[in-house]
Amino acid sequence: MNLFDKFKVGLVKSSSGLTQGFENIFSKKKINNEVLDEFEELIISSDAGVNVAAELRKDFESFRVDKKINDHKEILKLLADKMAIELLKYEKDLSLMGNAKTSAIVISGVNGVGKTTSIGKLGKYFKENNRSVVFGAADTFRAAAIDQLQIWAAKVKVDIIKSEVNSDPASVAYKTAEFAKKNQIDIALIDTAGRLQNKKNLMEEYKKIINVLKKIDETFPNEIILVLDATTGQNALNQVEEFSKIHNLTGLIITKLDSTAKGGVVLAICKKYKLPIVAIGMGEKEDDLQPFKAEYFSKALLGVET
Ligand SMILES: Nc1nc2c(ncn2[C@@H]2O[C@H](COP(=O)(O)OP(=O)(O)O)[C@@H](O)[C@H]2O)c(=O)[nH]1
Ligand SMILES: [Mg+2]
Repeated sequence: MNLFDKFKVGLVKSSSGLTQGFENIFSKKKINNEVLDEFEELIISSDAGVNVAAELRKDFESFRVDKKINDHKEILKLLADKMAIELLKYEKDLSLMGNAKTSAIVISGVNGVGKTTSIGKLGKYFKENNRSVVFGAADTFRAAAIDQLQIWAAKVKVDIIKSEVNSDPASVAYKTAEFAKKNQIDIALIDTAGRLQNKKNLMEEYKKIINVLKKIDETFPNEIILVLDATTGQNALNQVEEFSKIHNLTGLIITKLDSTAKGGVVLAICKKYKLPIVAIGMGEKEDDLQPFKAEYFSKALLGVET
């Protein structure tokens, strides 16, 4: 399966919701304000946000009414092209990470968003791109969390640095980065706990992790990536807000795009926070994480076939 096909399969829920709505709208002979409202509401229903929806409405009107384009496929292709141009700014080239020297990457985010799973998948991705990888199990709050990362490490065949349950997360992060640097490993991926229930502790914990990493190399951490669950809609946007207060984010991973009809949330997040998207998760298996490609994402979301 090529990369575009993977996007099409992964985003099938989001695109089928939109495609059905588009069919209905395109079947209308006369495009009046009512139909345009319907179009705008359809986009909003995909969680793309009111600003994006208003822009796409204008684009749709300009193609359909001003330019008198009647071919539905043509219109969707033009809309996808405009969307892709907008989203291109947020593409981040994953294959460049850890290229010149060791990179330490902290993976943050609240419980259950898919941090550990994404680390496992990233491990596989980087290895396939000829990077050496080590995982750091700095979510030390539950034994199961350490075991989960251990299973991923075995599955994708990378080293893991871990400690006992309830040990100091910063110490595990330190040991992981130290191991990576000493052994000239390209990428250290550090898992974290992210319990938002206790914000003050959480903030201190992340600060401590970041500070100890800087002791090894002042350029560490090279990335602090926030993982977001696409199915949580507006909540995902709040999490960007909260975590940005704790530390400067360098990028996002958006997961579970396969299990929601609301893939438009990616547009809302990009528009509002202007952070690069490092990768997107479209399933639970090791190959279900892909680098974010604006063109493929836009086309797949709008149901454009080629
Ligand atoms: N469908 C789907 N499930 C995912 C994806 N990413 C993670 N998950 C699932 O979400 C659940 C929580 O993931 P986990 O990595 O443990 O989250 P963490 O608490 O942030 O580390 C697990 O059941 C994962 O299999 C994804 O892209 N798609
Ligand atoms: Mg986890």
